[in-house]
Amino acid sequence: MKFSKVCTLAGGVAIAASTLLIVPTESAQAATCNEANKFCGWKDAGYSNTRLIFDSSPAGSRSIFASQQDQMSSAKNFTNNKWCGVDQEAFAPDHTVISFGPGAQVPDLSVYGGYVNDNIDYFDVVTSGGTCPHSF
Ligand SMILES: [Ca+2]
Repeated sequence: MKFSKVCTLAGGVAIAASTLLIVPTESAQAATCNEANKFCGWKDAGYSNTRLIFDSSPAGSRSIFASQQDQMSSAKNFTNNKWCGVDQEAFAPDHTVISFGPGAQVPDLSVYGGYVNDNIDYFDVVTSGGTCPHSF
C-alpha cells in the first residue's frame, strides 16, 4: 500500500512525496519440528522462541548444543531413540536429569523443576530400550 502526500513549498511549487507503508517483516516464529527422525528443543516453553537443537544423531552418540547449554525449556522427540538430557557440572559427575523416549513431546520442562528446565547441557542418544549412560 502506498500513501501520497502533497507538500506545498514556499513559492507555490507543489511536489508529491510518497511514502511506502512499511509492513513489518514476518515475525520471528519458532521453527517447527515435524520431521521424522529429528529431536528438537526450544528455548522457551510451548515449543517457542529459538529452536536450540534439531538433530538426528544415532544411538550411541552424544548430541551437544552449539554454545546454548542451560537454555532448553521444551522438546519433541520424533526419532526412534531415547534422548537422555544430561547436566554437566564443574565439581560433580555429569548426570541425566530427564530422558525423552520415542514420540515424547514435553511442552514445559519447568514442571519437572529447575534442575531440568534451562539446565541440560547435552544429550546421550541411546536405543529406545537402552539405559542412559549417566545416572539420574
Ligand atoms: Ca547444566
